[in-house]
Amino acid sequence: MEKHRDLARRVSNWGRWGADDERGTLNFVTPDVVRRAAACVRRGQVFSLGLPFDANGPQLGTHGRTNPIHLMSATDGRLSADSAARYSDDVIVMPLQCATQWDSLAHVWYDGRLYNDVPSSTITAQGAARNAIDKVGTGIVSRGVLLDVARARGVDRLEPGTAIAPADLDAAERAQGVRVESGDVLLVRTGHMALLRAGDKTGYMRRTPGLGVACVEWLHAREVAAVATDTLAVEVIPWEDPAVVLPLHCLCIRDMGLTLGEMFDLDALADDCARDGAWEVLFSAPPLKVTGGVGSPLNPLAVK
Ligand code: UVW
Repeated sequence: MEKHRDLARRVSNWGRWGADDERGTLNFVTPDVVRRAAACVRRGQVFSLGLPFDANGPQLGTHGRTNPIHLMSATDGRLSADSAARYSDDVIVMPLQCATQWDSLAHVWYDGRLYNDVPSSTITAQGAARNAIDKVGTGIVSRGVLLDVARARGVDRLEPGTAIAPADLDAAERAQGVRVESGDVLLVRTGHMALLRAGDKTGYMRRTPGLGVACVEWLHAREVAAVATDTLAVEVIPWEDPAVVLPLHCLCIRDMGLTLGEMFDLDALADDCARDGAWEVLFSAPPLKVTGGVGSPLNPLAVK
């Protein structure tokens, strides 16, 4: 991260909301922002932005990440021999990062410090004592603004390896007639989900379009509360500089305290927004309160 020291200093939010803060940019979501979000509901139509959690998920088994293992612990359960009532129960074993997810502020760091100068030794086999996903508490409810970068560039999907620049975000705003404001959750569509939908898991997981490092200052200046994309890492893969691994994760999560959302399915929502010209939604994506968890699986909802 040597290369990005100055940038890291410019976008740092350490101390901005107090020395004990564990919510980072989610602090931009004020009651006024939530009221502005609620005003986006006009038709009452709800879109799910989550992938299914099942054995056919996107994971290829690398980096300790597998698809969910779902087991039935009861299929014809009975609590008493003389009752006609029956029940079913189930168990799921899954990496919290295996499909649609939030990355908590304990997910990625460098130099031994997490967001807000927390020592990385606070992450142990028991989980993350600080900056864990359960610290999000009241969930993530805000105005969501979808920027369809693929559509703004006039393509179905961005090629893997395409780094999105701040100018792409500005161009999408202009094309869509919308502006990302303080406290918004930014949803960036690249169109890359088409590969997964077509069954090309390797194509989806190995190389992806995504935000370039230059977008970090844009996100900081706009006071974005959280950012999510339809790819597995939000940022472009391969990295723009092969010597700097996960640069956007490091700058966003560790320096800004910005929660990242990954593998959001934005296609149906984008088609609807293109039809009615309304690119802002009431967005709700509460993480599971996994104590000490460094991420959470999700079924994010967008309401128009
Ligand atoms: C890593 O690859 C470490 O994280 P993510 O799943 O957030 O891309």
